[in-house]
Amino acid sequence: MTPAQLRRAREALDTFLIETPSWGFADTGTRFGKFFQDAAAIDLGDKLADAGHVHALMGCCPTVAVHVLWDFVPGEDPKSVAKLARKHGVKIGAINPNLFQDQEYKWGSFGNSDPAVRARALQHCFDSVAIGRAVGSEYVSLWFADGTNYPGQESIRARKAAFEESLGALHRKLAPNQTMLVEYKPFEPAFYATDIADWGMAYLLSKKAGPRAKVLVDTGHHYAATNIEQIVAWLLDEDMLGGFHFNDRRYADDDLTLGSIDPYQIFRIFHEIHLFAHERRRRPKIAYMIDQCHNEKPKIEATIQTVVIAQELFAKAALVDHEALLRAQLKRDVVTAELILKKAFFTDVSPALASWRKANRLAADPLAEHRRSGYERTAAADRRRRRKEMGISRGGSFA
Ligand code: PSV
Ligand code: MN
Repeated sequence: MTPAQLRRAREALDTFLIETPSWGFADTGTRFGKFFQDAAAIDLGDKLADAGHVHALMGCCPTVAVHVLWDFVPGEDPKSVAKLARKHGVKIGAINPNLFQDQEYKWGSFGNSDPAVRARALQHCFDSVAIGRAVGSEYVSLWFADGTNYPGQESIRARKAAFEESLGALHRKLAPNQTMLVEYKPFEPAFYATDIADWGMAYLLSKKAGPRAKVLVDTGHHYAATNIEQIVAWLLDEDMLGGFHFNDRRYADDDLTLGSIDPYQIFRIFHEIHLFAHERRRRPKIAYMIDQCHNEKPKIEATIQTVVIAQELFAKAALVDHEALLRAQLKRDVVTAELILKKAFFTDVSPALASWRKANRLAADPLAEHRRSGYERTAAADRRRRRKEMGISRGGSFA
């Protein structure tokens, strides 16, 4: 790397924060079953401890996304949760209401044709907004499992109208510093007509809800050939990109490690963000978050691996020569334009990462440092013992 490239990459890294998900540290599975890990977090305290450990190693993961139903005990003072997070050196990030797990939501939540269920879902979101206020979180992050499975099952437009109404009501409850993120997903669990199936729907609903509603792009939630960076560029241009859920995928929602399948795609997404910042002379406010549940990899290792690859790709994308790119575009020199991106992508940014870590008093190799620390072994022993004491049995199938 040249000194100028090193500086650019270092500056980009200074701006890059990425949120870890509480659910990424706990036992998770597929639709077909769960495979347990001894070191998996049992409760929110464990999740925050794991997130704190990751942040101590990485220096760029100061917040933890929480899922209300999975992480909050009913009646618990959210302030005590914020305190617990502080104890572990992190803060509570995006608040994720759970609008998909209860029996009431069999036919949907905001899109349900039953006004009583819609009211219940909305109340849960109001409670989530209140939790966000209490813990000082800026984001309420919404994903809906709503949709229908068969043609003719329900009125598609009635469901759209129901969403418009509830999202508008929720927006009115937001505090001035709160943003609501609207996530989309092409299918699952609804396989015929998902209510918010793509970015256009999420955009339209957010726009109608109000100025503090933005679109959340989960990189896994697209069909295989979708050009995600084009979606990102459009949303940026419309000031409607609120955040990301990072993962990689083979089909549409695989929750694989970011960049494990297609690192160049993530690079191209970051390139659009850097290019926007360069042209507009301002960094867009984007909540970068991880949404991965690892069943095969140890969870903390997979999280560290994800953050490292995100930093690498973000730094690489910062090296694109924007002026040279513009010149090539004006000359219609397609080959040079493409090569400018490739050149940045193939630049080894490890010197920049090493220097950034050193300046931030972090270990040179976070994964090696984590393995050396014995954190995983200690956590596994402690959590095995506590599970035994609590009588938590993890045998059998589909627990
Ligand atoms: C749904 O597939 C999703 O991407 C939403 O963001 C949920 O909150 C999350 O996964 C749960 O893992
Ligand atoms: Mn997601």
